[in-house]
Amino acid sequence: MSDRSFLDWPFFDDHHRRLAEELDGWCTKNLPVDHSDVDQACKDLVAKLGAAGFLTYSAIDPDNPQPLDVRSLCLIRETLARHDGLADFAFAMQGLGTGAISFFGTPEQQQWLHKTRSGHALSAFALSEPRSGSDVANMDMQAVLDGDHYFLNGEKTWISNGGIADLYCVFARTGEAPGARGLSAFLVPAETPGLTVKERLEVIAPHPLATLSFKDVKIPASALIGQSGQGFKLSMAVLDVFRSTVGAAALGFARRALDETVNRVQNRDLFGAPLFDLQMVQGHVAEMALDVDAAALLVYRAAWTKDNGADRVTREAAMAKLYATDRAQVVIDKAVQLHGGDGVRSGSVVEGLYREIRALRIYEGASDVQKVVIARQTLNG
Ligand code: COS
Repeated sequence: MSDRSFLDWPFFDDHHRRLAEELDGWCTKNLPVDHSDVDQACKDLVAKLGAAGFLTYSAIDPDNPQPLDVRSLCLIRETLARHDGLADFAFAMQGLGTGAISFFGTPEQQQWLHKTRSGHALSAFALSEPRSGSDVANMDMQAVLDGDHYFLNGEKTWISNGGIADLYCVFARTGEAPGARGLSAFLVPAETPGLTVKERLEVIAPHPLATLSFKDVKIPASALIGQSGQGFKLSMAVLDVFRSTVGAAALGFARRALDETVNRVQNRDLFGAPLFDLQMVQGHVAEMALDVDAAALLVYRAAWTKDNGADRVTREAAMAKLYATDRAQVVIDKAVQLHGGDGVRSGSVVEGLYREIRALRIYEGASDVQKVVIARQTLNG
């Protein structure tokens, strides 16, 4: 059983504690799912999470708009990740893909949220491009306004839910100014003519991922999310919220690795006694527990700060994501080591965690980008 004492920290209210317990019970009954067909698994997971009501936390309610509760988002991602990485992924994409609509969408655009919050539609966030991953301001994709329509041309890559999403939040250059000041965001339904999957991308922890091609994709001017030319800031504001939740997912993976390790070192004998009797093993367990708690403090500090009305949590979110993902990698590596051969056996829990964690240090802002963000925030206040 995972350590639950963090739920007593002052970052949380009683409804957070109830949510964590309720979801944990749901996960025990429903997860992990079969990952052999990841597309179908993700669709099923979204439908199930929607039916159970957990997706209502992923986006605002258009009928009663309240700010997203970032602590709930983090608790949900941490809990799902502890049980099944694909379930965490399915939940996370419903939030990231609709974040711009939740925060900046028109009432008409927000009607989509009824479908994504109930699990009847999947969403995706289309920011990265072949030539501009970390350097968002340098993107090539063009959106040209012609009368009352925009025409989108270009490519997006590394798009999670690419090919199975029902709607995409797409960023493109509208050219009001060079660089970061000339981008805009658009809501593009998946069936729009000219939008196709160019390539599926296979990765070490399989999930739906694709390169998308946009050829003269015609969308109404009303598909613009927020203001024209404000797309860069809009994307950063969305990432400010969701980067903390990536840290939370990493925390869930790390907590699971620690749980598996505690079980292993108590029940596996070596040199005539449980592994745990070796002081070197105790040292590893202590470092793992310390990393888990330190990551949790940074993640829930960032979430609490946002929930308590901070306009920007750029620094807190970058610290949470950087620390939680980098240290989870170390925690999981120790878990693999302490499991010996079983740690690298295909299909073992820690082997799966070892593959799952790696991408979290890359997506939604690589670790090095987070360091740039933290350094700038530290220098400029
Ligand atoms: N919230 C609101 N505004 C922000 C912001 C934030 N978090 N971060 C930056 N801005 C604003 C800046 O204040 C600046 O505004 P002004 O032009 O009015 O001065 C503008 O946006 C440009 O910011 P900056 O100069 O910092 O932009 P850079 O091109 O130097 O880019 C990094 C900064 C590298 C941090 C950014 O491109 C980034 O986060 N890259 C990683 C992208 C990523 O996460 N990709 C994964 C995609 S999802 S899987």
